[in-house]
Amino acid sequence: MDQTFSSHRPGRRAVLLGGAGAVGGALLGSRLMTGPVARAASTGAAAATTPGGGQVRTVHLAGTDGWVSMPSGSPADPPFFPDSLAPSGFDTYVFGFRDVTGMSDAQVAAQRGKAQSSAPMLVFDEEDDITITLSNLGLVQRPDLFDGHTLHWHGFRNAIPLFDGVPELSMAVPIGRDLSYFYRPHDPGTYMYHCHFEDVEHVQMGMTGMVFVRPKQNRSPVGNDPLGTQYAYNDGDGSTRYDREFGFLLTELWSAAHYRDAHIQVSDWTDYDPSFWLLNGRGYPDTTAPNGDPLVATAGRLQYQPISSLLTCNVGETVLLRLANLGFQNHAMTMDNVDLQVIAKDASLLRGRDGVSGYRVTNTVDVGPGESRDVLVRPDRVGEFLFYDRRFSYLGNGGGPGWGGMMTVLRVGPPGTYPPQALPNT
Ligand SMILES: [Cu+2]
Repeated sequence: MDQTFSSHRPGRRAVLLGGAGAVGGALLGSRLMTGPVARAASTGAAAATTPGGGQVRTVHLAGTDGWVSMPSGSPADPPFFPDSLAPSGFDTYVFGFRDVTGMSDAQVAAQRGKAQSSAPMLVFDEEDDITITLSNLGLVQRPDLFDGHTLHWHGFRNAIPLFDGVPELSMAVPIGRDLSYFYRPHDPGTYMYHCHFEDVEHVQMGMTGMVFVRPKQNRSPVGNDPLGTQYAYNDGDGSTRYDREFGFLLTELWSAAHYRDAHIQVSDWTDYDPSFWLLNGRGYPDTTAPNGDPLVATAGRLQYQPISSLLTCNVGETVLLRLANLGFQNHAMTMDNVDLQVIAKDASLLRGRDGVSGYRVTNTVDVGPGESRDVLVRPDRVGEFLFYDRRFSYLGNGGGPGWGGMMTVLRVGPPGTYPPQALPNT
């Protein structure tokens, strides 16, 4: 195993030789700060500057299988849910990615069977040089399957098909091998990524995550804005300025399909009939639980669903909601008593041809499968506001009673309640 995973990684070796202190320090710092969410946000951050003014970043992801947990009290749906093969504390079989950046070969190999759902949230800056190595660790529960995995940045312009992750047009990563993908993003915005191997199956099984590209306007703020001001896009006028950002990956989970993958059966995808509706891999009320860390066993039943969807801000602040849908259904997100200003669709700023803003204020944001939206909210009073899919049937867990599904809470405190945000979803 060790030899296998060291065989195709000149990039990582070069980085270790050239800047071991910087990379190690950044990794340690971000782990201490955040645990889980966007370890990649500062991974390799101290490396050299690229010609476009970005930075050289290296990320290492692993693809494998594992087990997650739907909200407590979800009714049984035998034999599909809970899965009889699930380890104690878990109930649902998944495929997924893990962030293994900076791990030794032995540590990477030890992540086999410990998939995370949803996938690590990746955060980069415009003009970064990004190398992401994907290792395929295989499937513990299905040794008979020899599926590859790939990395596909959905909606993202790529120089060549090789790094687009569509196996029919390029290549996939076989079990026991690595492939390094290279990206240099020129277009800021909210994107999503997923495995494209047997993609209906691997996407439904959980190989889905979010990737953001922050604009270069952050490096030269507009007007009198100080350095450190954050914008969603290169707007030229500061209209996409925000104080805090939160990513929401919208997906559904069909228990029967997950059961069949664990029990060596196949699904007819035209029967798609989801049981759970999820934000960042969790159903309400788990959505409001704090961030976890896949490496910390005391995180309990949400250990492998580490990304919190709890929204927090101080009154008077602007909050950026990055929404991406990698489910197979449409979702219409609404927030009680707070206006939603849609500023971008599918990583494109909503500007009219005359240069006048095409931003749209609404109370409902529709997000179709494979689509993304960027939304600004500016709550004007202290309180708690629900953020949820307005379709009633998507607000339950497995058909059980009470609220569940695709719902979370925005908590707005008086000025100074919450310290400045270090990373998304914190
Ligand atoms: Cu896959």
